[in-house]
Amino acid sequence: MTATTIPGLDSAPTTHQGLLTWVRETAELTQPARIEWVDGSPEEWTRITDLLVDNGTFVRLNDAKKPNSFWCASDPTDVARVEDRTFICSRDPKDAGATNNWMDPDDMKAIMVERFRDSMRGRTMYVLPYCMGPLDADEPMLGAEITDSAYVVASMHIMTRLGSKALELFTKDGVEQTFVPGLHSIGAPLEAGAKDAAWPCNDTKYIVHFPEERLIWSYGSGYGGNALLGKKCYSLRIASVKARDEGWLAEHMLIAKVTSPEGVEKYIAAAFPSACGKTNLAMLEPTLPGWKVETIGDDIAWIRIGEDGRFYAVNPENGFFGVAPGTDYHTNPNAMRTIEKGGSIFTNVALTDDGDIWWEGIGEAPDHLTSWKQQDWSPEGSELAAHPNSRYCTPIHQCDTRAPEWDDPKGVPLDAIFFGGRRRDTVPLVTEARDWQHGVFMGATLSSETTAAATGAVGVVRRDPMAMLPFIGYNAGDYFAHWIATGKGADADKLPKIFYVNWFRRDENGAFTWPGFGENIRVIKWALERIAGTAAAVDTPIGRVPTPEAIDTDGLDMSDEHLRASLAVDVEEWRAELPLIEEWFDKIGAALPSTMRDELAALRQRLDG
Ligand code: SAT
Ligand code: MN
Repeated sequence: MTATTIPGLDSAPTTHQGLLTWVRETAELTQPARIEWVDGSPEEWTRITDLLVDNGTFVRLNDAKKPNSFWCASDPTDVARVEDRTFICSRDPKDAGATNNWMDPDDMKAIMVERFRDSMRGRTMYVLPYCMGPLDADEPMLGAEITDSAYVVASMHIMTRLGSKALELFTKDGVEQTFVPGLHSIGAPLEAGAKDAAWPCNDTKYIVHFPEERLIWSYGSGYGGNALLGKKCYSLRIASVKARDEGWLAEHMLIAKVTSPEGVEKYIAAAFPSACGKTNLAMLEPTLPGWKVETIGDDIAWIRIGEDGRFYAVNPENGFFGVAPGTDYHTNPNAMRTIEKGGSIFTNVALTDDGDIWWEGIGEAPDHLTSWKQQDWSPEGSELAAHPNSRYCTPIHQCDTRAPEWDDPKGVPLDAIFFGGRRRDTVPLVTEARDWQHGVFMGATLSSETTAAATGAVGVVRRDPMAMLPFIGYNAGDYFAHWIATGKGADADKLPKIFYVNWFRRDENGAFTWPGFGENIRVIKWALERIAGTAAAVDTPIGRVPTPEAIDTDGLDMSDEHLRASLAVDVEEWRAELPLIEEWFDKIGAALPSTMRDELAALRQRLDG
């Protein structure tokens, strides 16, 4: 079939030649049965979710419990990001660096074109114009995704500013604007008369970025970070390259507004690896009276230096794609209230017999469930009912704790940046960096135990610089240099202060030493008091750590022993960390800025001193 005979090609609601040409060429390559231009309307949401119900991909949840919401079980092999199948195909392998998989772009394209050839046969090819970040930005960040997955269409309805309003921005004053094209196919052509799978996908997966062309090609997976191309692929991997070239930062960070009982408003951003509590912190319900936390974003921050020299952060996303297990009215009541308002998609959680959702950590299990593997499940069995990386996908605008400025194209001026990981030992509850460069060193050497958010072993300590290991779209050494340069280019007194946190330290019995969740406001309070110059700290070899008295423990039910253990800096544990950092720096190689080696040498000296 030539593209001109494919239904839907002629009904394009745009005159943007770049977009039209790309759509036509892609249709000729992938041979879909029809083309649909996605408009982002509520009617379209209804039509697409109805279709997903008819196809058996979605189960409509009980309207009285979760209105206009859906349960979805993926193929059991397609449940997380596939880091070993994710590539940065820069022209020069040096530009991908030691932390990314690389292949020559022409070689990769040759392989992938054969994968994409006829890959949409029998399916609808959806064209999704979208905008990451506010539509009224000076420079709206446009993208277009071509996909053969209706699940992706429904999810992008929630996660991005999708459809007609974005498409209008593709042409401005008669001039065609640039956009990031992302081609996605699940790689499962549907033969005539064949019955479709509920979650079609392909065993072979490629998540590929061509940074110079600002182009994304994704094949074989339908899962979130692999398939919703506006998210990690555009807003982190491609955006980080654009940010390097243009002098800003694209980061894996939540953004929140914190108001003290005195009414002082501060803005914070925090980078933690996937499934380490970004969403919980972004929606934190403070246990300290009078404090308020409001949500701006829970996963990604684009940080630009404003005219006044301060660092302004924007959340490019329109929804939350949060880890479900462990979320309940105790750990994250605001996430619970948000998903309950409806319009949500739940992937790989369990389904109750009365059409509601359930996961580990949400309360007592009913006697019978349908597990994420679509099997009968009862509490007596040993299998998890929900996959550890199961997700809720829900719109920000219905989150009660969203800050009024969540959609402000100017962004919010950051007062503090937190780096954090999941470590059972070594890393104290909170450490203040001595200065920007030391803070960059803390971020560059950040370590965390792996989680179920990516395929592979769970619980293994790895370096995850700025929580960006899987998302830096270029050489990690150049990325550190970019962070240092960004700080050098700014007024020192306008720089956000950098802190390193760890909510996950354990005692010798394996129990968490710090209660976490809503109590984390006590750590934020200390950090903000440090900025104000009113809180005490001790200078330690790794940075400034609160004295036990400096943490507000009013009303906190925890032992003095656990507080001290949370804050302890164990010189021996940190000495043991040095060769690991050394090894990590060796891996990064020649691109590592010498200042990072200087910081390591200074740390060694302080530990020995
Ligand atoms: O990459 S996802 O968007 O699927 C979620 C994550 O791992 O942070
Ligand atoms: Mn994330």
